[in-house]
Amino acid sequence: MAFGDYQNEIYFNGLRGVVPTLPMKFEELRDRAQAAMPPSIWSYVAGGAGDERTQNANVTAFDRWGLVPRMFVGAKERDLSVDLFGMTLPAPVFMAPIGVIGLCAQDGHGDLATARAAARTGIPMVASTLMVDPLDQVAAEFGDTPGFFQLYTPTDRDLAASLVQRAEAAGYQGIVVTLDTWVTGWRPRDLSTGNFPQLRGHCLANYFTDPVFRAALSKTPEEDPQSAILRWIQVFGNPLTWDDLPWLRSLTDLPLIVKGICHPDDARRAIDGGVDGIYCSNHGGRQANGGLPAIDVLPEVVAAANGVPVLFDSGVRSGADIIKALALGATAVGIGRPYAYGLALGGVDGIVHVVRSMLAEADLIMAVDGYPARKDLTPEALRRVP
Ligand code: FMN
Repeated sequence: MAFGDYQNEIYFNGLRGVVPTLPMKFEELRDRAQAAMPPSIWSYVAGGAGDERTQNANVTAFDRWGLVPRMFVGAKERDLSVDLFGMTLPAPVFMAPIGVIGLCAQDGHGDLATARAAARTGIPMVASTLMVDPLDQVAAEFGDTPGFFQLYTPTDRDLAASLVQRAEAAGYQGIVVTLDTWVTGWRPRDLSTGNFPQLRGHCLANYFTDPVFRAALSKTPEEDPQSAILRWIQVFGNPLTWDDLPWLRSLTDLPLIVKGICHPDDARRAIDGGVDGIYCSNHGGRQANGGLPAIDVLPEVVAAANGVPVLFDSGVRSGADIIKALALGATAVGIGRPYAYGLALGGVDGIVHVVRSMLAEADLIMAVDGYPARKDLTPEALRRVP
């Protein structure tokens, strides 16, 4: 697939006097999304932990790497495709799980919109446990694109098993278990408005439709939403330890990927415990401030993973960032906040535009700089910027 062709489409439209209505620059995307979103949702999505230094460092850390151009390569055709867990994806890119993505859409159904964007682009969605619409309805919109289900492991093991079984039945192709969010990080922006969407009953559809969750309630969530929310608070966060890994592994035969891994020892131990993929991420700096930029820990995690696929996110804002993460060893790179902003601005079209723009830039960098395939993107292709 020639992702760079998106620019021809745009320039040819320009010849007819048609210019893009959606932003071409990240800053404009962010600012227009802010204007399009209710302030409470905007702070929840754009904000992070503490004074947001880690969140910002995730982004600026990419500036410290530069790709070295190579000439006489004739990189006329580029191959970004990747084999991941037995699937072939058109590009090593996916949409990272965003609970409340549902609320980012103007119609309040952003999970469905993201799934539709996945169908249109071939770029998989990792769907959060925290959805506005139930996971099976979301999966029904994936088309031919595989999807992944991200599990926030509840304290009730039967509920965890039920969520995973429902994801399997709905056709998800892998389970991503997020490890860094059994408790919410200190987020001053949300604290200053006293706003935490789930406590208001938002994005809990997967719980409220779950037979195990419902069986523990004396009244249904429809009859008594407040009690259902209280039950959710009780079961949401499970501070997992290594002792829980065999049980997690036993939940599914699907590929199991653990998200939030930033230390090589954790990567090694998770792989020894039978996981199929490591997901290196610091949750976009939303969970703990005072940390390292995620891209800085990626090379060590990749080395420890020793050939096991490493997914990566946190701070990716452009096609250039995707290329750098791939060169530092990521098997696939997650887009986070940018697609939420695209959704807020332009619905499914907005997400498709953001994803296509980032892929086009990545593809054109590979063309210009003479790195025609993913295998050409190695750490040797990069230099540290002094
Ligand atoms: N990660 C999860 O594993 N599950 C979630 O439900 C989830 N919700 C998120 C909600 C918001 C508003 C944002 C911005 C991120 C969320 N994340 C969640 C983290 C993302 O998957 C990803 O790690 C992060 O967005 C990457 O940082 P970036 O967006 O700054 O690039």
